[in-house]
Amino acid sequence: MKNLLLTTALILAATPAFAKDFTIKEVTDDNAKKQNFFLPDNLTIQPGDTVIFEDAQDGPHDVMFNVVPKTVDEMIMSPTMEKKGENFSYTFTVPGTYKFHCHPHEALGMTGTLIVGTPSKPGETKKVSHHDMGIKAAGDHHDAAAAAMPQGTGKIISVDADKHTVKLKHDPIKSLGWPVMTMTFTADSGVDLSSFKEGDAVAFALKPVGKDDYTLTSLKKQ
Ligand SMILES: [Cu+2]
Repeated sequence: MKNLLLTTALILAATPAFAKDFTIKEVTDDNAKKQNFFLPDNLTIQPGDTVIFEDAQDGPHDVMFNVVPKTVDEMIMSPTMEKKGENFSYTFTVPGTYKFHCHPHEALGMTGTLIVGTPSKPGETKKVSHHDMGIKAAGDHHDAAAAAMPQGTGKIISVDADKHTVKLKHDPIKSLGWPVMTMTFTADSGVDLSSFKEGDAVAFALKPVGKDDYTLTSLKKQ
């Protein structure tokens, strides 16, 4: 009996027994005329706690972490969340300062800060960006051309003929460091979208445009 109690006590001490869940909503407040913000946009949690990012309105939001503690070796990002109630949760174990934004609304100031445990000291964080990663990798290597024209596979979610865009759920794209994501791409004018529809399995190629965007340069059924 004593042993059992001791074991139980050790397990309790070793696991984050009091890990909590927090919710950050992605919203627009029409009354306050405040558009597209995180609520709250500043939060402190403890290591082992989970944050649920919830699209609390009908409208496309996502969450991407662009500053993380140096020892975090993972891209923390959600797929695009289109509908009210869709959410993305992540359990934070590495202490420090994290910064995030909603990609579609970053330019409008939809950003936030998360502190896990204690804030990072200067130099203890690093910048990450799912868009910059591929370009950086291309800069260092002789296979720059291959990395600059990333290829991927995935499934078509929808095609918008008027806007000439394709929404894809793509598989991980190694050369860009992208995990599985649902993204909308504008197709080059030479790409014929008329034969594609929802559910098609496709292979595609991308071309970097500017600093942080990609267009679709080829699309083929698999
Ligand atoms: Cu947003």
